Amino acid sequence: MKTALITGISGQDGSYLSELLLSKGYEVHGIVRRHSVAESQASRIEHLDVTTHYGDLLDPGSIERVFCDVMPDEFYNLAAMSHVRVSFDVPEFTMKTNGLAVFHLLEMVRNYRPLCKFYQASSSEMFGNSIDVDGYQRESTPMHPVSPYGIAKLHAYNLVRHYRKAYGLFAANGILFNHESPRRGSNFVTQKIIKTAVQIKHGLADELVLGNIDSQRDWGHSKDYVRAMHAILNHNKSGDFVVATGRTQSIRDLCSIVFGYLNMDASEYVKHDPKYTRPEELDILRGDASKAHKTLGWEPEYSFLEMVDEMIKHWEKKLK
Ligand code: G4F
Repeated sequence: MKTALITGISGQDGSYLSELLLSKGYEVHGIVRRHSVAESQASRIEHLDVTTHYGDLLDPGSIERVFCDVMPDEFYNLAAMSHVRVSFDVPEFTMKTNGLAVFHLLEMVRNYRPLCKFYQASSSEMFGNSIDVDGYQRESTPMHPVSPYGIAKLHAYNLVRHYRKAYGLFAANGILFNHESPRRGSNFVTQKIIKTAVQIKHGLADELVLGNIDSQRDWGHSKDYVRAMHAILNHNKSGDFVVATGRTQSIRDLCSIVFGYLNMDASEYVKHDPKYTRPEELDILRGDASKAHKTLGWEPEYSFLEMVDEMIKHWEKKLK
């Protein structure tokens, strides 16, 4: 039986990854942070047979203790300050959590269990507004991040590549484009739009207030993307892989689709507030996942509309 350790186990990806690993017979351990609202902390993983441990990426000793107790075969670092706009408000915290902490994790693997495979949740936010002439971002596309979040993630990405080359660790980066699901936090734009549209439909809200609706994103389903994480760590060679659908929609398109699905007209309800815009915006993401298709045999199963349908049904059920 293989043992996996996951930081960020209580998040969207951590919960789906745990389900996947349990279905494959893994023993799954996860690190959770102390949270003042205890009730909502483990809601995504309450149904799972996983062992959780308290720890914090900014307290390297706490992570080291758990790591040395568990001695995992696979270590997935999914914990992060994950909200790009908020990273402009707390840039130093973001740099420490998303960047510097990864250095401690890699040192720990190197010192205590160099055969443990290490997965780093890297992000398409690292590309910033850099895009190849054919309109896609891929592993070879230069990275010029436009947010503290993206800069911190790029720092961690480079650390992973350095530890792979310098010390021969099996350390891999999954460069994941946006991925959503009914478990997505409702301050991310897909869930915010869908939740609010369903609330409006049922008379529970009057309007949907957004920032920049002209930016475009390549949205996949988290369940598909955690399969890619596992495939990346179970390939015979460690590397860096773009995980994306290759299809792009604007936030404006998403609003039309969601409100149209609910027989409403988005233009009647969508309002603008600059507080949701960012000092610097990433305009368009469209990923080329050819390397993951060819090398790992990974393919997404959900279409964009299937994902939106699942998320709308989730909120319809919840609000009823
Ligand atoms: O849903 P978002 O907040 O996701 P964003 O910033 O693209 O980041 C997500 O994807 C990254 C991968 O590329 C991850 F690394 C990261 O952790 C996170 O999961 O915003 C999407 C777009 C942005 O252009 C934003 O400006 O939606 C725009 N937007 C417009 N109004 C809004 C809003 N975003 C949010 N969160 N809230 C708004 O009201």
